[in-house]
Amino acid sequence: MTDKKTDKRRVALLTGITGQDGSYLAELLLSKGYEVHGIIRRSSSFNTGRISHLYANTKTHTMGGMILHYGDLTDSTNLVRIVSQVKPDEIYNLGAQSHVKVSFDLAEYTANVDALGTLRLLDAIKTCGMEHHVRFYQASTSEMFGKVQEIPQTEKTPFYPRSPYGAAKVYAYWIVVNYREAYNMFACNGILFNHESPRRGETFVTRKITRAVAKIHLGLQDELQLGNLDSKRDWGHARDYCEAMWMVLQHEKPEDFVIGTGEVHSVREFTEKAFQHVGISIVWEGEGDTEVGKDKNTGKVIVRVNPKFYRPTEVEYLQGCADKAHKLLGWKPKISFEGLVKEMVEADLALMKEDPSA
Ligand code: NDP
Ligand code: GDR
Repeated sequence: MTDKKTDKRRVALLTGITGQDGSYLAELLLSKGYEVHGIIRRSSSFNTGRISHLYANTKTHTMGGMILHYGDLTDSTNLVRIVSQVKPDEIYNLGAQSHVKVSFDLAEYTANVDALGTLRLLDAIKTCGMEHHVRFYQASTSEMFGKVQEIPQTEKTPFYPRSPYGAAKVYAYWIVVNYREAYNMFACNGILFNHESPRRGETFVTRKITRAVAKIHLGLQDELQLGNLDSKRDWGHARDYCEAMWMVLQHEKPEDFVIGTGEVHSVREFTEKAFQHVGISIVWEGEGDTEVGKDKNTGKVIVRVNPKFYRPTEVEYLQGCADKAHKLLGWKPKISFEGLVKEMVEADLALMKEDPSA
């Protein structure tokens, strides 16, 4: 993709490129002809598994259209250096400590990365004098709605975060709005509801379920332990949602958008659907902490509630209203809930067959 005015190849900079969304977004931007730069953290083992297929030479990790830089959202100097070197047209701030349950244990760190990290990146743009050139996307979240004040949730619904993660993301949301208003920056929030894929982190509930379904089906695991079975989410596919991120930055004006499917399912339903794909019907018995799910055919317990996975404060119900994105961006999700569950179960079956210890 080239700039209409200068005819130069467009340059995008992504934080969180090694995460689920970063990998889909990098693919999308490369397919559109962007030069894609990503910030990766130093790690003692490879953390580039989700993007290794995007190297020019996957065997030697040789970079091509995708260029990686070591960095961290907690390090301002480094962010200034990268922004000044890369001179991006678009920045997508996807980097975060993104696990809600973990944010209760790592509350200060989560605030440092998710809240102050966003401020650091916005300030780096200003320090480099690029505030009137760069378009900035912030990965905001439905977790900001938390204890929901209305159903469904729109761009106008008041926030009521229920975790250190949600509270940190509320700060990030408002600092983006403030920089847009104070410095006339093209800075936008995409308020995305849960989105999943075969690349979803292994400890988020959908992936935890599809991995366990594959392992139980193949005889590699006996049971799946879950927390709150009755929390409800508006689950979409990460590929669809990354397209929305790009669309937000191509819009004529910097605005905030809710992105969701409008369809709601419980953790219990997700579990039932996933097991159905391997021919297992679940019957539930008991209540609360002692509830179990049994294989209807064999009577064996294959799902068990474990209070260890409860959160100190829970978000019970989320349902996004993406009317504004439908109308102004022409965005619509393409992958259904059924399609998402099927794709995730099939991918995990293939993975576990190839590598049972995965
Ligand atoms: P992931 O957890 O899969 O990826 C998070 C990314 O952030 C990883 O690349 C991670 O690097 C990086 N990261 C973590 N800490 C830092 C740090 N200190 N400095 C720089 N980078 C860091 O998240 P998703 O891809 O699912 O989500 C992307 C973004 O969207 C996140 O901000 C998340 O909060 C937000 N979001 C996600 C939704 C979802 O349903 N997936 C919904 C709404 C918002 P590493 O690989 O090294 O760990
Ligand atoms: P969430 O996703 O907290 O919505 O945040 P997660 O998949 O972790 O939880 C969804 C719901 O499932 C319930 N649950 C469990 N969750 C996990 N992780 N493990 C379990 O065993 C389990 N059992 C039940 C949870 O209590 C919760 O109600 C995700 C992240 O990607 C955020 O970064 C993002 O902002 C939001 O989605 C939108």
